[in-house]
Amino acid sequence: MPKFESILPRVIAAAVPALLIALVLAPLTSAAQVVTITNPWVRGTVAEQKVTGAFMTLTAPGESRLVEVRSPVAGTVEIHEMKMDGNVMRMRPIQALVLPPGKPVELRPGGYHVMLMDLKKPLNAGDIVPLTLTVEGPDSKRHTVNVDVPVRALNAAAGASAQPAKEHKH
Ligand SMILES: [Cu+2]
Repeated sequence: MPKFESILPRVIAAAVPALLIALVLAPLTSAAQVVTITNPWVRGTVAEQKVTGAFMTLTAPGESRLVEVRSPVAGTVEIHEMKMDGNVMRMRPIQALVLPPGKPVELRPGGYHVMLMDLKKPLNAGDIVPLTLTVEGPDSKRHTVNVDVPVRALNAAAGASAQPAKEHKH
């Protein structure tokens, strides 16, 4: 059955992303369509390090804004952008991150990111960091989405493979 064998890997390759999306969306109620979070991760820290970044891709079906992020592991959480200041690239906090309808917005090292500050303990690879995202939807209502984010090693590559997110809504 050479025909069957040749098509099977492609069927699996097509099914796996769909399965991951299903895992992300499964626990959500209908109101949770406000944002989809894919490939979330937090960069691990060393002892005494008080600051790190959280990264993910956010996709909102309707024009939305990420307005707040909170986490029990950090005293302060900010949404940061990278901006050129003369010849130097610097990060600075922004009030809100605009999520254009249907367009994935990538939070990544060197770009937009969630800054976890005043960390209460070191974050090691394999730890789970709960984040609560507040997103203002097209209806201007605020929705919170909780996501459990895995910690990757301090030297983890920015483009490491996707992991399913565990989300639930309040
Ligand atoms: Cu930052």
